[in-house]
Amino acid sequence: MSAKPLRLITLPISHYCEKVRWALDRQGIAYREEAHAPIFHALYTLPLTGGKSRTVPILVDENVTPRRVLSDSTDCLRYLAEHYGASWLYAPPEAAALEDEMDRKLGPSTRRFAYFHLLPDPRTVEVLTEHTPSWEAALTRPLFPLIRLAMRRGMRIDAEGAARSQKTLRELLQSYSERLGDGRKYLCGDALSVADLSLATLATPVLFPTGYAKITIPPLAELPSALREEVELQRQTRAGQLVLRLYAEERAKTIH
Ligand SMILES: N[C@@H](CCC(=O)N[C@@H](CS)C(=O)NCC(=O)O)C(=O)O
Repeated sequence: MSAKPLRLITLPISHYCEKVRWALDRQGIAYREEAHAPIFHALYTLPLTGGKSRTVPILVDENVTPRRVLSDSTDCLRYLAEHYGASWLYAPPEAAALEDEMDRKLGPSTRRFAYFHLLPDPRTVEVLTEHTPSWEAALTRPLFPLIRLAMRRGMRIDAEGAARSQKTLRELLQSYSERLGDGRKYLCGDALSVADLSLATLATPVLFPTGYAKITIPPLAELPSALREEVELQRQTRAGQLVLRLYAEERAKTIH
């Protein structure tokens, strides 16, 4: 359909980026990922959005005039549904409300909880810079103490925030598990929708499914114990089981 591949600006590990990447892959849409290291990403996101948005993902469609720049994962997916045939994303009526709740609450809480435990480990810098330009990775290593500080400030990552986020993510994952209690295959019934993509990607920091974001994820045994225990706990829940199954069965088919 399109002559030029779409551009996807990412922090490769970002779970909001993986949400858009998954939809693009599943729909078979040609795109080029432009992966950046934390902080350096803003050199690309701010100019593309005229200073309006610093966050990733950003999706750019240069097949229309003027080019379309979408700066929020939900806006990106709605665009793909409306212009690139991915209408399955929003087919179940309740899918959009679930996506909204997960974007606002699940994504920030799993991220804060996991980073609280991972940021003290200097090896985290390797995970954050995988697939990024070599000059960004080279600068990120010595700057990591400062970048980490900025991440902690920006996402309010501290012991109190991590404890609050753990409570929130547990409540949310329990509510999604209850939804799955009638044996349904997906969150909204028998077809995959944006609700499943949002759950699978935004819960990843407490599930560590194999195949996530084409990133070399540390083995479970090497995670700090509090994070490992949460992963082990959440993997047992119905919601956790759905995410592991989605990665093993659905996501694996779409990765090129
Ligand atoms: N609601 C946004 C959230 C995006 C978001 O929080 N992105 C994070 C990465 S997971 C980010 O760009 N952080 C860097 C920054 O804030 O500059 C979306 O759905 O796209």
